[in-house]
Amino acid sequence: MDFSQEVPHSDLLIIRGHQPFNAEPKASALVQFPITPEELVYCRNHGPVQEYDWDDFEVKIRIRDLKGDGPSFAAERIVTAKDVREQFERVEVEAALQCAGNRRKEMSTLKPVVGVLWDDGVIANCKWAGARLRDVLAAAGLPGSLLDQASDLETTTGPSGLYVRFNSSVTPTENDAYYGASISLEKALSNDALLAYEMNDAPLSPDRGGPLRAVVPGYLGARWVKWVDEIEICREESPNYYQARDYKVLPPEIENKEQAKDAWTKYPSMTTLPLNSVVASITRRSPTEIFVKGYAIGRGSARVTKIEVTLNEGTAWMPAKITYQGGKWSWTLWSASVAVEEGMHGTMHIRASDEKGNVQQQTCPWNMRGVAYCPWGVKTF
Ligand SMILES: Nc1nc2c(c(=O)[nH]1)N[C@H]1C(S)=C(S)[C@@H](COP(=O)(O)O)O[C@H]1N2
Ligand SMILES: [Mo]
Repeated sequence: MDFSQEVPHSDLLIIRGHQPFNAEPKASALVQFPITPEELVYCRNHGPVQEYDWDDFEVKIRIRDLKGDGPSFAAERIVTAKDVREQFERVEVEAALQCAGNRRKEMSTLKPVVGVLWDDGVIANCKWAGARLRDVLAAAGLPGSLLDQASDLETTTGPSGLYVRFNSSVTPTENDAYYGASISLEKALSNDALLAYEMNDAPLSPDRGGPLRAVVPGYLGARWVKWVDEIEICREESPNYYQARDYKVLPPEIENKEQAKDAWTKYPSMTTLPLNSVVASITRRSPTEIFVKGYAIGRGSARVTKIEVTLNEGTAWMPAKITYQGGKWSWTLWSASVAVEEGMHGTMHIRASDEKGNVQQQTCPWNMRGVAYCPWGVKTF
């Protein structure tokens, strides 16, 4: 990997790795803003971050020969970043981007895990804008019969059995010659999946994947491929390391990389992340009152409907106030004022519930890669 073209990064982040650059903000800073400002958006990279030409950057769109038991056709079209901005309708979506490794450091207290020891700041709720992937794929020749299959599904594979791969082959990565990911064709065709070129009403920065990035609301960050320069429709998932041999919840019996070797193909690639909540800050308003703030997030588009806090391990729960919820892909911000005995110190736990009746559980099983960790939120005061 060549880091000689690396761009400067925000200095408001806590650095977890220099090359590749990995950094996250404090959750207490994050929850000050419903829409996360660029400088507080975490950086998660498996390779170098470089600047590419804003107009001439090209994406090759390939529709593979899909014959077999499905339709038979093949097409290829090259579009530039400028084309994507000028030839397609611009659509906006507010969506939380979250790394599957959020809260990994906490999981590692159960047993060591393999991966960057992220705290609880690898999440950002931003406003993304770009062309609908669906429109770009249609222009590249995807037939109408397939365009009808759009769905916000949470399974790795949809009824069509087809996948959309996003590749960034502009630089090599730690574990592969390029970065790649894939999602079901159904999800790629859904209304809110974008080929984005803006974030928070500004051009997408190199750190965010500009000129072009996949935005896949509700799915783990690993599928939101930055600097996308190839989009392929295929019958198989992406063979890239980050799709095939990473970002999967392996069973707890698999304890190290050696044991994982033969297991990767047996488990599904992750799509949505679980219902989760985090206590971001606790401040004392008076000797007998503490003020608590945090965030929560539902699985996929499931809305968070309730946040509760407890000072005594769940024997009595008090409701917190939901202070912010954007669209269906947004995070939830909440706060609570809690009466305490004078000068008391202790541990606060929280749990979230969603509109489907799911309630966040007290514990969450360990897995080797430390992904999707979601026990009750916790903070001592
Ligand atoms: N090309 C490329 N895209 C990528 C990655 C990467 O390393 N290279 N990291 C992925 C992961 S694991 C996450 S969580 C998000 C992080 O996006 P951010 O750096 O904008 O926060 O980008 C994803 N897209
Ligand atoms: Mo990630």
